[in-house]
Amino acid sequence: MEKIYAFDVDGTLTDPRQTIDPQFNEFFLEFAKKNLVYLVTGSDRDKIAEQLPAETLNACYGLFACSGAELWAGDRLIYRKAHDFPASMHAAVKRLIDESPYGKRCGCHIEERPGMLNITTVGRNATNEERKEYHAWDNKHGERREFIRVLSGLYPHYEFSAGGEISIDIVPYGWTKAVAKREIEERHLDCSITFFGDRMGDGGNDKPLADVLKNHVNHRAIAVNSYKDTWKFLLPVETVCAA
Ligand code: M1P
Repeated sequence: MEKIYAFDVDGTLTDPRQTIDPQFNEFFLEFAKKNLVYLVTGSDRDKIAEQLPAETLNACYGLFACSGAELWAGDRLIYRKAHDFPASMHAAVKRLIDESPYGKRCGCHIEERPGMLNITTVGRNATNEERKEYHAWDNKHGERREFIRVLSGLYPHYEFSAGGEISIDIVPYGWTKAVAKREIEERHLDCSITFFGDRMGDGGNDKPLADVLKNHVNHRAIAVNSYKDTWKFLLPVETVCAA
């Protein structure tokens, strides 16, 4: 049976939207060279390439980007799914963001990715400090939770998740990270998958994949709080591999 390791990126291999810790990268690169590793992220490949060195990305067997709407092997695109989001959804999102009482707008509030919309009040151009400020405000006021409540009432055929610190990912129903399970199983007929993610709770974008894996005796989902947790879990595996 092939042993597959799958990892979310932001909050699991790196701090959100930050480059990977150099020491952890050294460890993880060796791990990816010795094991079958997939990355499963809500982000697009360009963002992940800013966070992980090319050598590390290339050492991974595959990268599911945009919640599985794309699969990459190194810099080779294996597949890409597309979806046209309704104009009315863009308008509804714009209205919510315009009416938000949050004071700061940094630009790029609706980002279209293959098979996904990413929406954010503070904006994708926010600096790390501006992200932290919005995240703290949102934790207090529950804005993203409220946006998800409103939008899922209007668009029941879509799924909404607060995958990172400042934004909400919107995908057509079923186009969540859970697709990675089926895609991996089709490519590795007899396999066990161990998935690491930091957003496996309600509304988190790792939950759909964690849930489908937990239903299968061969697979496991491990919740972590940061790359340091992931590192701790992997250390014993790496020691066994090296032995
Ligand atoms: O990979 C997790 C999330 O990372 C970013 O979220 P945020 O900007 O809110 O921290 C986004 O790329 C998001 O799409 C992604 O799910």
